[in-house]
This record gives sequence, C-alpha cells and structure tokens, in this order.
Amino acid sequence: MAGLSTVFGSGAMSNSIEEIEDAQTLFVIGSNTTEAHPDIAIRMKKAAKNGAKLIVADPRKIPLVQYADLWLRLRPGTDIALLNSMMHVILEENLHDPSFIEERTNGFDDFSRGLKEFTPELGEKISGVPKDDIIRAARMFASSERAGIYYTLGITQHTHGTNNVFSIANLALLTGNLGKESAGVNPLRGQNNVQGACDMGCTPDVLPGYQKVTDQKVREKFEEMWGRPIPDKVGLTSTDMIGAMIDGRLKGLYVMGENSVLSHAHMSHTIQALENLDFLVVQDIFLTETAKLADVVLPAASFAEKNGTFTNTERRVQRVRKAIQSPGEALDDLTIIGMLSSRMGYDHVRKIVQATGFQALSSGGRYAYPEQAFREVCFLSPAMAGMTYLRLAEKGLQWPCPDQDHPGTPFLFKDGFPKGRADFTRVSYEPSRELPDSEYPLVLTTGRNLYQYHTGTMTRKSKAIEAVAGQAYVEISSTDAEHVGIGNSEMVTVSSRRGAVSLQARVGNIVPPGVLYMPFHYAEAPANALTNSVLDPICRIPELKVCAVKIEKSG
Ligand SMILES: Nc1nc2c(c(=O)[nH]1)N[C@H]1C(S)=C(S)[C@@H](COP(=O)(O)OP(=O)(O)OC[C@H]3O[C@@H](n4cnc5c(=O)[nH]c(N)nc54)[C@H](O)[C@@H]3O)O[C@H]1N2
Ligand SMILES: Nc1nc2c(c(=O)[nH]1)N[C@H]1C(S)=C(S)[C@@H](COP(=O)(O)OP(=O)(O)OC[C@H]3O[C@@H](n4cnc5c(=O)[nH]c(N)nc54)[C@H](O)[C@@H]3O)O[C@H]1N2
Ligand SMILES: [Mo]
Repeated sequence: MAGLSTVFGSGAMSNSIEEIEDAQTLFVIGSNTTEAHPDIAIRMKKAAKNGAKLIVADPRKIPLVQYADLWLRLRPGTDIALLNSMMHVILEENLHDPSFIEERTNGFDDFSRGLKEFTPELGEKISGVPKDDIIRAARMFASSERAGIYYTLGITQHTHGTNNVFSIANLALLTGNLGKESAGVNPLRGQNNVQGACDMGCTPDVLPGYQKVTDQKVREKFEEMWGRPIPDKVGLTSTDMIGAMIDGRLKGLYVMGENSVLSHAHMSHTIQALENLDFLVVQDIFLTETAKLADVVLPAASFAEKNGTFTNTERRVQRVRKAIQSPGEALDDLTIIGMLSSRMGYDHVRKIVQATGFQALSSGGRYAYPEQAFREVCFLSPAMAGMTYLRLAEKGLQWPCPDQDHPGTPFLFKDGFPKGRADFTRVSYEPSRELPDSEYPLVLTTGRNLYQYHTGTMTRKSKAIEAVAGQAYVEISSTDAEHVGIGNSEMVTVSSRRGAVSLQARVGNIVPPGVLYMPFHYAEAPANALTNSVLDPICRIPELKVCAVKIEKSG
C-alpha cells in the first residue's frame, strides 16, 4: 500500500464507503470484495441494483462477477496494459475531462504521449482481454459523471505494484474523478486497523501523521516532545528486514502482531532470516509459528480485551471498548510498550500531559490509560488535531479533522491536492519477474477465502469455521486438470523453485487455464513456501500475486 502513499500520502480511500451506493460506475480491479470486504461488497451490489454500471477486472471468476456488467478477465500481472489501453481509448474518443486536467493536474502531455502505443489491440495481446471489452470498459467508465475505482492486492502485490497504482491514479485524473462524491481512488485496506497503524507512523519513512522523518522541522517538533534524538534516515521496510537478517546487518527483532513465518514470501528464506537473529521478541495473542522461534514471548490482549481506537479504510477513527477480561498474564499492547519504555528510562509522558493540558494520571513514565496516548497523537498529528474521545463517541470521525469544530472529511481533495496539482505519471507495462516456462508452466496467484483470516492463528481455532473451510486447496481449471490427469478433490503437489506443498485440487472454472490459485491460510500447505520474495523497487512489496509453478498428482 505504500505505493499509494507516494501518490496521496496515506493509502486510505479518497472517498467514503457510504458513497458507493450513489456511484454511476464502479470499477473493481484486483479486489475480491465479496470475500475480503463483505460489508463493502454489499454497498456495491446495492449500487448495481440501483442501476450503477459495475466493471470487474480479475483473472478469477470471483463472486462479484455475477453482478458485473462487464468482466475483464485479464492475465495476472497485466493491469498496466489493460489500464493504459482503456485510457488510450478514452483519449482517442475524447471522453477525458479537459477542464479538470487543465485546472488540477501536471504532466498530461508526457503522460498522453506514453499512451500512444497502447492500442486496444496491444492491450488485448498482453492482457488477454478482448479489445472490444477494453473499448466498452473505457466508454462505460469515462462517460459517467461519478465513477469510482476500488482496488486491493491484485493491484499492489506485484513488482510493478507502485506503477499499477500510478496507472489507477492516472485513470481517475484523466476522467476528473477525484475531489467529488461517489468517485475517487479507493484502496480497500486489509486489517481492521492497518490504516491506524500507518497513521501512527508504522512505516519507515514517517512519524505519526505522515510527517517525514527526513524533514528537520518535523524531527525538531517530535524531539522537543519526546526528549530524545530522532534518526534522520528512512528505516527498513519489514520485507527489507528479512534480507538484512540474512546478511547479518539486523541482529535483534521485536515482532508485534505478525506471524511472519507464514505471511512473508518465500518461507524457507524467512525462517533462515529469523534463525539468524541474536534475539527475537514476539508479542502476540497466541503462540504462533513465529512466536515458537522467539527468545521471549510477550502475551498480548486481543481487540475485545482493550480500550482504544481503530481507524478503518475510509479514514474513520473509531472507539474500541473493552468487553472482556484478558486471560492469564496477557496485557494490552500499550501497557506492554509503556512498561518496556519506562524500564528503558524514557519519560516523555509528563511533558505531553503538560503540553496538551490534559489533566489525567499517568503512572511512572507511562500512560495510565489509552485516552492519554490518543491526546498525544492528536497533539502531534495536524490531520487529527480536532479529535477527542468525546467527539468519537457516536460514529467516529474521518480525518482530516484539523480543529474541534471541524466535522471530519468524507471525501478528499475537494478544494485541491496536498501538492496543489496532482501529477500524471507515465507508466509502461513490464512483465512479472518469474514467468512460466517448460519446467514450471503455470502461474500461481495467492490470496484469501471468505472464512479464514491470514495465517489462521485466530480463525483456525474456530470449529465452525474449520468445518466449512478447514481444508487447504488449490484451484485449477478443468482444462489444466484434464491435461495433468487430476480429478476434483484429489491430492496434488504444487511446486516452485523455492518449495513444494501437498493439498487438495479444486477443479472448476474459477481460474482460467494456465493459472492456479491458493489461499495462504493453511500452515500444513503454506502458499508462501512457493511464492517469490522479489520486491517492487519503490514500495518494497513482494510479488505475491505471480510466480511460476508446476502441479502433479501426489503419489
Ligand atoms: N475473509 C478474509 N477477509 C480479509 C482478509 C482475510 O485474510 N480473510 N484479509 C484482509 C487483508 S489484510 C487484506 S490486505 C484484504 C485483501 O483483499 P483482496 O485483495 O480482495 O484479497 P485477495 O484474496 O488477496 O484477492 C485479490 C484479488 O486479486 C485477484 N488478482 C490476482 N492477481 C491479479 C492481477 O494481476 N490483476 C488483477 N486485477 N487481479 C488479480 C485475485 O483473483 C483476487 O480476486 O482482505 C482483508 N479481508
Ligand atoms: N502468499 C500471500 N502472502 C500474503 C498475502 C497474500 O495475499 N498472499 N497477503 C499479505 C497481507 S496483505 C497481509 S496483511 C499479511 C498478514 O500477515 P500477518 O499479519 O502475519 O497475519 P496474521 O495471521 O493476521 O497475523 C497477525 C498476528 O497478530 C496476532 N494478533 C491479533 N490481535 C493482536 C493484538 O491485539 N495484539 C498483538 N500483539 N497481536 C495480535 C494474531 O494472533 C496473529 O498471530 O499477509 C501477507 N502475506
Ligand atoms: Mo493486508
């Protein structure tokens, strides 16, 4: 998601979930919304019922295809060819928005020159989508007043993930679909609070509120409050940390709420990296595959056992309230971090309490309760300066919310872009890094299903969920299954240059010939034993959506 950060600063939806219902066209690309964001998919289905046009671009026949006016079944990894050829048609047929381009953007000329070669014929050749469908999609998207783009990992988890996101931004700018209701560029974020984590500075280039760590003024502001020098260099991404652990440049690691062994690409590599550490701390609510490798495990409390805030994909900061007591020695993450930092001699709380004028008890060098930490956040992050627990009480607030009287912001960029004008970015098509060959003739793409959550630490403890989705599987087309001599439900072995897994085959028409699909939920058949850890050069996301594999009957 960092890809979008480079464009818009945060990776959140530009518009609100509620607005989906009033869109005239919805373009859903690389998002299995029904299974990964069911609540948002309900709005999309409602919009379609109200007459909105729905375009779905996905290699798989995902459930949303059933509601689509147009399904663009592209080959994995070819989104730029598809998007560029759609934009070629939009320009050719004068369906773009010249006044928006003139008033609010930069770089149009260079960008449009780059589109010249991307005829619908070339688009079809690369993506496999028939050229007439590319033309129809272009017309459908560009001819409506309010058209929104919704995307997720089918767009980002590629070595050209950042360029994919630029391409989506180009389409929105070309058609003037930013800065108004029921339109926009909308990445549907993943975990309940991944947006909040990013807002709090959990990316290596920023402090809370997307304030650049390389900006001296920013550092001075935080140093003054925190009473400690702040490094002036951008840190490592979690994906780059793996390489640094293998090289021995990184010797100690503190993992908080991540089951890295199963969730990072190229599992044997990840395990080698973790084993090469001198010291590993894992703070989790369960003893995961990763926690088992740790020197110290800190038991944490779950979402239902603590107070605080979560921020969702539409930038809405919401209260979370403690409903049950934590078991055993588990403590909430804030308390654990506070205890550690006071042992380390940090004592910035007093200063913050003074500066915010928020008179409340703090114990030792740490906060006594989460509302105090929230005060600090709002004090240091201009986009949240107007928020308080009291104001969040009912249905939360969407940032930017710069002062106490500000009602929050349902959609961004109404009165301009952060940089004044938005840039078009010329992007060209580049194939995925590992393409099928005679030894590994199929493309594997990985993801999720409706029932399970990620590495299964939480959902696989539920008997009800296991009863319906407890079995690891790989989707294969009937054509390929016949070719390899595999029947439905038979056990197969899928292997790549990095590993092999055995699991059940699901033969059908969800994936096209040439493509396999595997969810990464199952530790007994981990998809990431196969995936390629090669990274996008800008945002450092791995190519989890494309690698080359072969499939054989298990024998
Ligand atoms: N049930 C459930 N819901 C979840 C999660 C979960 O684990 N389980 N996880 C949450 C998290 S953290 C996230 S990030 C989101 C992820 O949400 P999604 O990104 O919607 O989830 P994925 O299953 O990874 O689906 C990606 C989609 O992209 C398609 N795809 C693959 N390759 C390409 C390509 O090259 N181009 C295009 N256009 N499409 C492609 C796949 O067929 C699939 O439909 O889900 C969130 N919601
Ligand atoms: N092949 C493949 N790999 C992928 C993806 C893919 O599409 N394909 N998707 C990627 C994406 S988008 C994501 S987001 C990652 C997800 O990867 P992870 O984040 O590693 O997956 P989870 O299983 O959600 O692990 C979260 C951990 O946090 C713990 N936890 C839950 N609540 C709390 C809490 O309140 N406090 C603490 N301390 N711990 C808690 C859980 O027990 C769990 O062990 O996987 C990535 N990996
Ligand atoms: Mo995610």
